[in-house]
Amino acid sequence: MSVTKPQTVKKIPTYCYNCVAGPDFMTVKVVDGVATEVEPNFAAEDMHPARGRVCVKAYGLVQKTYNPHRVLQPMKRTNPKKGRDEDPGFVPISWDEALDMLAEKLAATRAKGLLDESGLPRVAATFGHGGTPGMYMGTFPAFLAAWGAIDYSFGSGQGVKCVHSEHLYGEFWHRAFTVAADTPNARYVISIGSNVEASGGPCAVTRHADARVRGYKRVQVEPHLSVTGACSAEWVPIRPKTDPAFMFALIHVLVCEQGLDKLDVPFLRDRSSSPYLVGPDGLYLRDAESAKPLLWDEASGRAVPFDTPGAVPAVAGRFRVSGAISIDADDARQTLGEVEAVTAYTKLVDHIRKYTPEWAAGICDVPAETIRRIANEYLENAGIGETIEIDGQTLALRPVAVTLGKSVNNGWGAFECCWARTLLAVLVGALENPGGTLGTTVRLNRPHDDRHQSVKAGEDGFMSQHFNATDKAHWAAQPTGRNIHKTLVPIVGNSAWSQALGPTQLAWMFQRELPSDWSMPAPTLPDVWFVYRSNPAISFWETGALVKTIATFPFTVCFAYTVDETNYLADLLLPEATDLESVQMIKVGGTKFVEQFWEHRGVVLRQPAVEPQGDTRDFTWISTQLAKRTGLLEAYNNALNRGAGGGSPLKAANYDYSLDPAQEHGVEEIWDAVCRASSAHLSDGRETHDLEWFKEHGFYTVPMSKLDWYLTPTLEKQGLRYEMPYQERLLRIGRELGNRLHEQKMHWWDEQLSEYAALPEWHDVPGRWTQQLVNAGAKPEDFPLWLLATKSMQYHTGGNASIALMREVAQNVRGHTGVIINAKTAKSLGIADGDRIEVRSHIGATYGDAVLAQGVRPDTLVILGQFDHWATPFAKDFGMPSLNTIAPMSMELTDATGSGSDIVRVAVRKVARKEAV
Ligand SMILES: Nc1nc2c(c(=O)[nH]1)N[C@H]1C(S)=C(S)[C@@H](COP(=O)(O)OP(=O)(O)OC[C@H]3O[C@@H](n4cnc5c(=O)[nH]c(N)nc54)[C@H](O)[C@@H]3O)O[C@H]1N2
Ligand SMILES: Nc1nc2c(c(=O)[nH]1)N[C@H]1C(S)=C(S)[C@@H](COP(=O)(O)OP(=O)(O)OC[C@H]3O[C@@H](n4cnc5c(=O)[nH]c(N)nc54)[C@H](O)[C@@H]3O)O[C@H]1N2
Ligand code: SF4
Ligand SMILES: [Mo]
Repeated sequence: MSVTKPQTVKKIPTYCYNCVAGPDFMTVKVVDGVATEVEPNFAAEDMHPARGRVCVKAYGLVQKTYNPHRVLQPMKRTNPKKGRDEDPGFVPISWDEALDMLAEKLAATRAKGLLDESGLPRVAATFGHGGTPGMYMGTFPAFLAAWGAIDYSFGSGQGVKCVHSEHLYGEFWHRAFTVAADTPNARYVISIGSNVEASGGPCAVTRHADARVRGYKRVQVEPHLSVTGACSAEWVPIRPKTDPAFMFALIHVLVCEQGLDKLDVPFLRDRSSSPYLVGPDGLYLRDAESAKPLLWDEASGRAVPFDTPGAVPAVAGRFRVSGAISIDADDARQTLGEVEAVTAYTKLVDHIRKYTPEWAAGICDVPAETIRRIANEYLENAGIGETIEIDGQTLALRPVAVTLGKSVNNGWGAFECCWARTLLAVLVGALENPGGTLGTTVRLNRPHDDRHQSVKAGEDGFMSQHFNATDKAHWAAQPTGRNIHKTLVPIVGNSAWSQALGPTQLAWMFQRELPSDWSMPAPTLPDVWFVYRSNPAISFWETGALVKTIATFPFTVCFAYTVDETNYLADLLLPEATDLESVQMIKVGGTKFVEQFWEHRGVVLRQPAVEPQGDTRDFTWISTQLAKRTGLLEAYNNALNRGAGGGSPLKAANYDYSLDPAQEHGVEEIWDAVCRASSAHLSDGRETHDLEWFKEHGFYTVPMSKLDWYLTPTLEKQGLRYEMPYQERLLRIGRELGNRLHEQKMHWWDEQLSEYAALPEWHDVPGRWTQQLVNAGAKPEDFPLWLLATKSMQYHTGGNASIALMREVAQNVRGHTGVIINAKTAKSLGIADGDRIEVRSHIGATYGDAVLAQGVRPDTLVILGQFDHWATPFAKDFGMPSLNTIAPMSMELTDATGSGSDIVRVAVRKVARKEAV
């Protein structure tokens, strides 16, 4: 046998952004035109927070490229019937035929008008996994912008079962679309169901590993011992869905047992609404003339507007105030006589008094002394009064943080958890200060790449906010999208990301059944539905019913990598050139999701390491062809010139690389212009690099001060306060929303309205799941266990389930072979390790092998990831169970933000292997 020596060996720099923890840098080794290995990009060592490394998932990209099951040319459906049991009869067609077919459909749709008779967009689109498809879809965003109104209502579980309440309340309280610990400076982190060692990617894992070496302590509060728990200093196995009680008790220890003297009084006084005076009706007392909230000035001994120069606000206390006004929902103003005024802080102390560690212990199954100790450790480590110098500026150092995982910050109880987490930071001055609890980036506010610029003065001394209107004149009584986010969820706002963050499960549910007192136009189906890198038929809840709804969509176009459960129901499959085969430039650096905290910002190029397989095409080419064939070329090019391709605008004061709007441009020509514009933009016109330069160097960055990580100095400069602890505005907005819905005679959202409170109360959060069972006609005692989901490092949701290498890795990760069950519980049910078991909820059953473990609560089962595939090649042969098959999609389990949790009440039993299919 002779071995030929390779003729060419190249290392191609590129990026991976397959999960929200990215982007991460890598190089691809290419031997004679064949990708063989993925390696770190050592050129990024001093700049990328993970020192140029990728995680295990990126190592699967070579197999992803050469996957024998890939769709390699466009396909059309020949079986008009759709369903799980209907073979789609996909047949290959040419790109010309595929694009003509789609363009014709789109043109016919456009001719009818962008909106249909119900006022809803005729075109809908679903992109999955936390916004990452945008990093692979080339210039498709410019096509979408050129098209106009599109409905992003039909989600895949991203958003509503992601870190949802955190997105909404995080941006509201501190411009934090997601929230992280300032791990490099932290001493003590309470991680409540945040599984960062599995979900955080190389940046987070590196930062936490470094922090452990430094001696920081992390306490993992979670019903099972995740990998994050396993490498924490302490594991607290809390009862599912009781986290608000645990957190309220932490607050109790700080404010009722330790007291104000031990807290960060200057922060509470100047950066929070603690001193604002609340009247007997629970509303702020306001100045009769200016309507500004009042506080008690200790210097003059009277109530004055909050922004009175020279005032010394009292943080705590009760005072007599006369002649103030209060403003309730719908601008109902009331003039008050002499009333008792209480500061918001004192209101909090009164409110939280009943939530003692002893009280919480009974709910959370965590001993009172553990709760008390954790609260006190948190306070001790906060180091109130300490400072740190960063880039020549002195900032407060508060090295304690609380982080929340996705199943804690979505669904019922999540508002309480997000409020408590933010408040725990405020009490010790750790919100947006070094060492503390930080926001990463903004998506509901603008501009997306600089959250400091999104800080502007709004009402009452707080930051400006962009709520959907709830007043009578402006409330969206007619839905503008099928998940009715504008009508139902004021706090989600109406930015480009808002609709996809609306209650997307409702869009699916309303296609099946409307509430009995629904009084708006009935939602229609979209004429055309685009799907890319998303598989709602696997990732959402009650997937069996969801598949039936997908089957009713008249025309579904999926960009397809393999056939999967969603595109099995499509009319047209378009296979794009994927990760290692196509061109794109994206922004990197600054501060971004999970723990991407950089000291640089810039751009990175994704480039073809190898030729596209089969007849797959670059997404930018597909987008340009669609724009041309639908007559939208000029609008598309204009969108590219504005920067819709992902980099900088192609024209600015000191450069102009804009494209001729009337011409069709090639893929490389477009990205060459983006390369030049982005480098010129970043260097203020000093340096320009073209596509060839980027193909060699991979990325271009400029330094950025670490001061950009911390928002509090920005609020300080503008004299603004965080809207904490008292939620007068939310209370008012909830009442207004109730008024609007009730004027339309709709009461189906009443339970959700109960979440709008000035100070959240504990209610029986886990009990809601039991109640849902009862309402569905089931007996709670028949479903005695909780079932949870958790992520694992080698899978990005269901996106790489068809890659063999990932399966191989998974076989070595505990739990991946089935259902994690407490060994004692298993024994009592006659279940041994490896037995085939049935996990049944009131809506169905899923099957897997029992994985016996000590590190899980006796009342809790855990299933990793999202499997139970039936179409995706390779994955469909795993025999892996899924929570999504048996978790209901339910209005009762939807909170006021429109989200729900991956958690369900179940029963478990051993079954014969043949029974379990
Ligand atoms: N049980 C359970 N369910 C969950 C979760 C959980 O932890 N447990 N997590 C939830 C969360 S947080 C999220 S964000 C959602 C995400 O759920 P989705 O938005 O559905 O995202 P993915 O599962 O990543 O979608 C993956 C699909 O994209 C396809 N794909 C992968 N690569 C390519 C490519 O290069 N080109 C094309 N055209 N397609 C590609 C895959 O084949 C797959 O079908 O899931 C949610 N669902
Ligand atoms: N490797 C990998 N990384 C990812 C992703 C991926 O799919 N794979 N997805 C990305 C996305 S889209 C997201 S949204 C993030 C999510 O990141 P994480 O929130 O870290 O996701 P999970 O691993 O699902 O962790 C949730 C944990 O919550 C716990 N839990 C469930 N219910 C409760 C409860 O009631 N109380 C408490 N205290 N804990 C509970 C579960 O034990 C589970 O381990 O990860 C991102 N990063
Ligand atoms: S964490 Fe892994 S999968 Fe996610 S972007 Fe980074 S390298 Fe890619
Ligand atoms: Mo997510």
